[in-house]
Amino acid sequence: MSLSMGVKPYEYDDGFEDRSKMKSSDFNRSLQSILNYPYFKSLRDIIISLLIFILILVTILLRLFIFGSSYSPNLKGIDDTVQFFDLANYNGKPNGWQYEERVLFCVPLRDAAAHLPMFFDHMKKLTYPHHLIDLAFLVSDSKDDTMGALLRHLNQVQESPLQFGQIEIFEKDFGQAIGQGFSDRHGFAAQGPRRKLMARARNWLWSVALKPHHSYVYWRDADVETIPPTILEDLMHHDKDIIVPNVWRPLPDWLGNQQPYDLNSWQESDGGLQLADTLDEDACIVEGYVEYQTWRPHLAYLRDPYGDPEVEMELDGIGGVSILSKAKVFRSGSNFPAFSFEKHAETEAFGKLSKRMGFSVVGLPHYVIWHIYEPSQDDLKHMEWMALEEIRQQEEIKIKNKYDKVWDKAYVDVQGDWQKEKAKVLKNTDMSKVRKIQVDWSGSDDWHLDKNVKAGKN
Ligand SMILES: Nc1nc2c(ncn2[C@@H]2O[C@H](COP(=O)(O)OP(=O)(O)O)[C@@H](O)[C@H]2O)c(=O)[nH]1
Ligand SMILES: [Mg+2]
Repeated sequence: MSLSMGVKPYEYDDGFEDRSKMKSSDFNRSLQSILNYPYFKSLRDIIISLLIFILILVTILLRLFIFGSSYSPNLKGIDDTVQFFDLANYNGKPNGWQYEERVLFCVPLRDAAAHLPMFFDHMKKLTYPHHLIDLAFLVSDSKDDTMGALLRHLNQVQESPLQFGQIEIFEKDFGQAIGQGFSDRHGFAAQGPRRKLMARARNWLWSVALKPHHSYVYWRDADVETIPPTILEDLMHHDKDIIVPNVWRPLPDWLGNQQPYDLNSWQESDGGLQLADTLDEDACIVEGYVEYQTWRPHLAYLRDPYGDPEVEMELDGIGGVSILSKAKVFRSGSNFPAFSFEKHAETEAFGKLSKRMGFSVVGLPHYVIWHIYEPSQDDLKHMEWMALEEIRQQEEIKIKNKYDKVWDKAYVDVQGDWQKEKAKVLKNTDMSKVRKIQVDWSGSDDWHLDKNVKAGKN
């Protein structure tokens, strides 16, 4: 059944009536001629044609704006050294692994030889296609054989089927004077200088390693103990400009089993802003120290072990243990401030700065990775005391066992004999049944006297 369609000419009531009538009749005629065209037999045909046209238009627009430009210059016959990159193609999609999106995997290293076996163990398990991951290491100020160990591990993995894309190793000392021991690193006074220096190290690394074909930059510390192999996809699919997981650390039982580790991921608070106003312009606020009370909500403390790992929390400052960032954040000019930016430096300032630039900065409170446990000086002292105490208790048990043996051998239990003896002794001392003694108690008490006096018998 075909629908009939009547087209009414426009009616104008102004002075242009004739012209408009002429126009509307022209329009009517042309519409009629279109409708008379054999293809447009019905309204349904017109609607279908329109839909097809819209679909083609949308596809073209999507191709242009979402999937990047289809333009590429003709470089045939031009020297191989000339490369062309359309940067619209490297924006970072939430399912980048399906679009061959490359990730620059940045790892700063200092005195990290002991952590590298664990680090490479995690690397081998990564589920993101390895050929799409380019590794960049910066080794600085190391007293151990970090470089040697790194080369050995890289040789091994690159000769295996698990090999990664491009690998770059950079070496640069920054003259870091603060030791790499837990208590050296975590002392309050060390924080400002240490963070500013780490910021420089991170900037040196990404600024030389980031290539036009990278869509993402992922930052990872070497000393992470437990992390899902799907970490890159897990963070990437949230489609945020910058995203971090929650970071905790395991503890020995005597210290309570587990603890939030990274307090650098937080939301700004009024208390934090007020504190910042009172500080010197070079000051660097650090979290987790009584000297700086900010009352900020920390990502770490908001963890619920049974919470949904997909839940997101907007952040201002972020920690650096594991950061996934779209490459465009760095390309747009964000970085790790190596000076006091809004009274912060390094990764916390990177979060603040990027947010100020309009990028999304997000943390996952219930998605947790675990940093290693490193004992502090106090922990070491306590552990030493515990070890000594254990030895002392074992010695005590040994001595007691010895004494118990000696006691058993050297002493005879005379308890039973004594009971018999005692019965005999007591038997002989109770003379009441043997000698009947009458005692005259009269006169021993004045009570009768008093009674006579009271009765007036003197
Ligand atoms: N290149 C470089 N890497 C460093 C430096 N200090 C620490 N690192 C590395 O940076 C990462 C984080 O450092 P770490 O001391 O564990 O930080 P923390 O866990 O926050 O105390 C680790 O992979 C370290 O090996 C440094 O001065 N230069
Ligand atoms: Mg660490």
